Amino acid sequence: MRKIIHVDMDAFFAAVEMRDNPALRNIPMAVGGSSDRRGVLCTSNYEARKFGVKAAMPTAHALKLCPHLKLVKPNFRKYSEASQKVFQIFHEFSELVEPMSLDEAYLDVTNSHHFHGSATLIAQEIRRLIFERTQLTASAGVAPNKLIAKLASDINKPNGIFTVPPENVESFISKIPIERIWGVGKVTAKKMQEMGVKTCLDLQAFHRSQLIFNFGRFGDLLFDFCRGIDEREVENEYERKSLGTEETFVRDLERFEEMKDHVRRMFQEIQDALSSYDDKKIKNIHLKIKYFDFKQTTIERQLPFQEESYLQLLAERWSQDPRPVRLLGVGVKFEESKSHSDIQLPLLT
Ligand code: TTP
Ligand code: MG
Repeated sequence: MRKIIHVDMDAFFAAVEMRDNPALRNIPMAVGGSSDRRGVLCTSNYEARKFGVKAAMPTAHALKLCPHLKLVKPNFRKYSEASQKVFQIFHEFSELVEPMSLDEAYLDVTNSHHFHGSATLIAQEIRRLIFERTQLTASAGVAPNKLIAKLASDINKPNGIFTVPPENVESFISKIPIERIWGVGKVTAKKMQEMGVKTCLDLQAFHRSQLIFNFGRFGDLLFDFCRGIDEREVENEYERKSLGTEETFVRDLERFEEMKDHVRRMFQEIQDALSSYDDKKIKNIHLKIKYFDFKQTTIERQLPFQEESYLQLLAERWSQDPRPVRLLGVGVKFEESKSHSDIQLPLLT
């Protein structure tokens, strides 16, 4: 069982501006482009949110909702300075930090010795240090996985923390509206509505195969997510250790030829994705197989990264064990790079 913390700064850009200019506190204000140049808002403070003013909204529309809204031009250098201080704190508590944006990250503190391994106390200390060093507030969620930690950090926002211990995951997730689940966008949400699904509990009534039929590969994840199960690792993007893809099939594959076709297609996907990791050296390749009875095996081998290598591993396995297959996965492991020092944050879109 992992211990994951999700930290998200409160009204980040707006909070930086309010910190630096007391005249902006306690009045509705937003950071963004001006209305005469078709600007949009980056974010708004909590006073402005009471009027429905929020991120990505056209400034002109925001001013209709809240005519006395105070508008501030963004100063990205200041936000990135604050962000660097915050990420410095994260790295004091874990090597496994996954940045999601300038103001948001997941930390895996499973093996941390701080506070006798209490993730909640670590999260509180992180929030305290953030305030001490930046005079900004952050909210945190503490949970056994990323999915739940992210939902939890919203519960007591702003300037709050919420912990979901493993024994509470089931009751916590059951009440969550389905559109708040990671990966559920407008299209999926609409389909859910048609299926009469509002909460995660509603979705639990469906079989895995039904969800795969309705939502493709994402349906496989959804089956787990609506039960609060999430195996995704916290990955430092710039220290990515592996890259892979896998797929659970609606019907188990029984023919070798069929399996080969899927491996070929997945190899192609990995090859395409690898083009963004050309600074990485491949250590070995792997093939994962889950059988119809849920038994699974992963073969790792130092072979050249090419289609034939994966097909060779598949053929070897098939000759030993020609059983129906419910899932196939292909991937690569990278050599670890030596430097941890030059971690960069992703740019905001
Ligand atoms: P968020 O964490 O989504 O928002 P927030 O920190 O302003 O407010 P909350 O308290 O709800 O977390 O985004 C972080 C920053 O990213 C935000 O302050 C401004 C920037 N941003 C944009 O520039 N455009 C956008 O559409 C969004 C959503 C955020
Ligand atoms: Mg935020």
